[in-house]
Amino acid sequence: MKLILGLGETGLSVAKFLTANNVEFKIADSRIEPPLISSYVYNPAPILGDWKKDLLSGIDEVYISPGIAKSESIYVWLSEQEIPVVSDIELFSRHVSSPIIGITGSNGKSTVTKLFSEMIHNSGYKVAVGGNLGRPALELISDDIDYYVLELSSYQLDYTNELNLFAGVVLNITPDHLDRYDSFQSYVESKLSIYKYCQNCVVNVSEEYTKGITASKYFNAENKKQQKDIINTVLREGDNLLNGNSFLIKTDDIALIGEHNIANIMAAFALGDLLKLPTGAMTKSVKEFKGLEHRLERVATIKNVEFFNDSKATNVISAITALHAIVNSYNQVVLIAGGIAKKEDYSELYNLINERVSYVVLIGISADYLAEGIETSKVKFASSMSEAVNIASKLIENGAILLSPACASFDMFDNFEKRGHEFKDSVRMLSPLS
Ligand code: UMA
Ligand code: ADP
Repeated sequence: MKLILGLGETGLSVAKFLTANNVEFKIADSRIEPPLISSYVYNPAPILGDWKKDLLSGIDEVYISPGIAKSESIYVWLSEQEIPVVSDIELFSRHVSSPIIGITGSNGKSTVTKLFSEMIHNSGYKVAVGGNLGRPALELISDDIDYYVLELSSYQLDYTNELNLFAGVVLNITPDHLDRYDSFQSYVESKLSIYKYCQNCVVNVSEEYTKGITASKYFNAENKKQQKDIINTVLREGDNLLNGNSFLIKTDDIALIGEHNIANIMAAFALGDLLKLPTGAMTKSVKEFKGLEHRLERVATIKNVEFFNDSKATNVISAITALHAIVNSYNQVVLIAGGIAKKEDYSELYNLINERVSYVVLIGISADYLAEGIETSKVKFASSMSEAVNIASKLIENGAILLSPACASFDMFDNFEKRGHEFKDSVRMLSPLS
């Protein structure tokens, strides 16, 4: 008998898949009312509430949801009883024959996943995209798919023992999710585990933690001169991006802003090269790619002020990255930040704000805490997103207003998407004449 643990999007997709394949299972969730319970239309009825050991009797394999941490009692019992535990990604990989490409990293996963799949689509192939982004992997399975592109989280990799990837990349590694790992090193190992499953590794040579790994294709957003294996590298020479010695695109023709996005684009080119996608289709995709919602998304220009929504920046590194991109393009910048601060080192963000940002409007429960590191004359407080946007819009006449919270959203919003939508609605409510 199989056991599905978790009744979120993952658990639901596994239940649907096993039902369609006539495999018997039990399903359990530690919550009394998991949010997707009303979408569960399968047999048997789920077992809800605190984990109980007897759940495991007669079970020979477990499909575990990524949100369940290894520290939870159920996982400890599973390990003691040596019952095999598998991710939905591994189950997916067992059942598809078309090439799978896996994309992981601390930041930029969704951007690269989406851009790379556009490249495949524009090359005339049928591509299915999902995993940690959008639809769970098992929902993607279809006979007519040429390529599967999966965004993979460290949580999904942690429960994966076997996976057949045609290619895979770790975009970058910076501290994140440290509440789930006993050390940063464990988190790094989780990310790097993707390379065990790859026929072709794509490696970021500028990333400290992936430097020594041998790749089929490298990318280097920093400096061509530091690059040894130029032919096998997507690299940068001044304003040009190159694949080895072949010209790809001018950075001026790229719609996305920020140096981080140059690295993201290079990663997509490197993957595309392994699939032998035509250069023309890849560059067309890059030129047309406007990025994803809530990631340094251009919202509006009102008078001489541009508004950007970077609500996805839920950690300090992603906010610093977005802020760098904006302060390099605009003289006057107002940052809207705050929410629930994670246990991170904010000092680099404070330095950047104190040196380059005109004002900061702070929201959420960590507002006072964040204010402690910022020059008092720059700080304003707001109690809602619309108030924050209103205050920010009156502070500068030229430049950019950026929402990049560096914090989780759950104190004021259901999720980062809702926070971004409220920002955009508030910007739309600003009268162009006010
Ligand atoms: N939970 C319980 N009891 C359970 C099962 C889950 O309390 O029995 C809690 C978890 O602790 C978690 C929440 O429920 O807080 C959701 O967990 P889940 O595993 O049921 O999540 P799913 O709905 O299956 O969504 C998961 C991914 N979520 C996580 O990894 C937390 C989704 O990524 C992913 O899109 C989806 O599978 C489809 O593959 C979201 C995410 O936040 C976007 N990912 C993290 C990130 O990007 O930083 C890793
Ligand atoms: P992920 O799916 O890994 O969370 P996204 O593509 O959704 O990544 O981007 C999330 C945030 O991370 C964005 O708001 C952006 O500011 C930042 N970001 C994107 N790409 C990079 C990168 N290569 N390096 C650092 N930060 C990045």
